Amino acid sequence: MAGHIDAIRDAVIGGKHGDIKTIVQEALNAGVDPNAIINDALISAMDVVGKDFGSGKIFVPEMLVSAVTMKNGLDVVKPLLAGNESRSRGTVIMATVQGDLHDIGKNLVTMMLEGAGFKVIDLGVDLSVERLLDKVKEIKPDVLGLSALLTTTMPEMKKVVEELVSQGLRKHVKVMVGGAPVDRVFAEKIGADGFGANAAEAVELARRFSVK
Ligand code: B12
Repeated sequence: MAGHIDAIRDAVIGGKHGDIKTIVQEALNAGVDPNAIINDALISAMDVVGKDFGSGKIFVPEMLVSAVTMKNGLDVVKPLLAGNESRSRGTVIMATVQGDLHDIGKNLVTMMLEGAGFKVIDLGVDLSVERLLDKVKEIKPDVLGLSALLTTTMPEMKKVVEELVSQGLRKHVKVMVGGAPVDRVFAEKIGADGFGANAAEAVELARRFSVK
């Protein structure tokens, strides 16, 4: 079992996007639990990749190849989760706020949430407060996840929370925020429900927030 988990982790960290499907399939054939593949191999490998990126050991291209590799691996495991886990999890809207085009981190968070069985509606980048509010009304998600990578766009997150309050929607949706310049103190200050430093923390928050 450990051998298969290590092989998947190494493949994601090494960006072996062409081989990963076979490696994951071999693990499944050997009876490795799909949840272990997601949590102990795919997500755990991306934690390593995230740390290596943060410390300057690897750069954006390597990180993207690892993310694609993880997604390819996830595609093999996901159908096996449909019908059990994915039905019991909640709905999450993910978006990068207005004025901000950075989406690598948001996409990673989206992939991890999907891997953990959430239904994720990814609205993309540069989302105005108005559009976000419209989508919250339409989709009625359990969680709204906002990403910002620029200090100049962080105030948009505050505006979203304020608008949720003024339109009487605040108690119906949990708000989680993230992105490199965002931290716990900021999240508390703007009245968000939680801050996640990475995709694994985003999954933890979404799990906590969508317990019904
Ligand atoms: C890649 C990149 C770009 C790419 C973006 C490509 C893309 N499709 O995303 C391009 C080249 C387009 C770009 C453009 C710009 N960029 Co830029 N960019 C970066 C860079 C190098 C990496 C960002 C990244 O992808 N990180 C990796 C991901 C995985 O990390 P992450 O986003 O933080 O996400 C993780 C966590 O934060 C968390 N997370 C993220 N979102 C969420 C959401 C929730 C809900 C939760 C819980 C968690 C969570 O989980 C993620 C996974 O672990 C950073 C520098 C850096 N080292 O951060 C600069 C950086 C963010 N950019 C910067 C700047 C200034 C710009 C530009 C203004 C440059 C210019 N003059 O044109 C433009 C702005 C464009 C715009 N309007 O948005 C500055 C911002 C400075 C500041 N104080 O605001 C930085 C810090 C570079 C620097 N040191 O100056 N950029």
